[in-house]
Amino acid sequence: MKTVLITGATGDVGSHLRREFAGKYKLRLSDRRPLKPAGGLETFVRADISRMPDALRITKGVDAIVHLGGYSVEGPWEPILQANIIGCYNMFQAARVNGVKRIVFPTSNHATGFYRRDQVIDHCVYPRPDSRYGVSKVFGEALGSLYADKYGMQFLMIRIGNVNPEPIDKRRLSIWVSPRDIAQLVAIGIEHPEIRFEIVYGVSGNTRSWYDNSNAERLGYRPKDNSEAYAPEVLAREKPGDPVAELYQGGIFCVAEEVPNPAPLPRRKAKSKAKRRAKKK
Ligand code: 15L
Repeated sequence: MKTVLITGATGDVGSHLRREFAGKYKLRLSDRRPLKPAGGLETFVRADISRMPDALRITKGVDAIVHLGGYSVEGPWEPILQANIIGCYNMFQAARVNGVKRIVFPTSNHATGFYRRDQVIDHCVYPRPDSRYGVSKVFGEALGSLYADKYGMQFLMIRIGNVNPEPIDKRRLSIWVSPRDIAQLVAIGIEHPEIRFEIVYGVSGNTRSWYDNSNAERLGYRPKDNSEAYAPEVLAREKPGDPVAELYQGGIFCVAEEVPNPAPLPRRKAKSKAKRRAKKK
């Protein structure tokens, strides 16, 4: 049985994957926030991946890494820099040092969010990030490409739409992915024997999809869900949104400077910032 490290394990996607992968892999869960592992095949290691020693410690001896840890929405540059640029570099470099070849990296629909909604895009399009967050995801894709070409590592880059038990609004009807479909894609990323560097879209088999996901299908992805089943209900409660956001696939990320963040700055950083400010006075 493979040992798989999941970073950012306390987040939404991490929680879905824990449930979907129970009994399938030995899970080494990690996050900077505490988490109670279920025991048995689950263990937990607390870590802050913006520190290299932590990244080195958690990546030792695993077969594959699902690197979910990071800042997951648009927000101020500093936490994005720490978590998604420095943290991502630390994880890929630590994997390299520890001889872990296989990484599944959940990038995001926001790496290509400035494509219009009337366009269908595939895995070969040039990135068009819609936010600083989107740029940080493009950084992860580029770093993975470098580590694949230069160091022979293997990456599945999943440009995730929105993982949720049900699609929550009109935009998400096009980018929704159910927990079992995202688990299927991540498992392909862990298992597929011929992955070197691949980009796929993390979406269910949605009728209203903006993506040509043939690269995922080529790798064996057969989505079980389609958001269309929820469309009447979702559209009935939809309210008109920002006209610019409505034009582009990334929606509100294309206009907002901040989107509410479920994962704020770690306490130690918030504290030390407050201390610095107090010293200056
Ligand atoms: C993302 O990349 C975010 O991580 C997630 O929280 C959602 O905002 C999602 O995109 C989305 O576009 O709905």
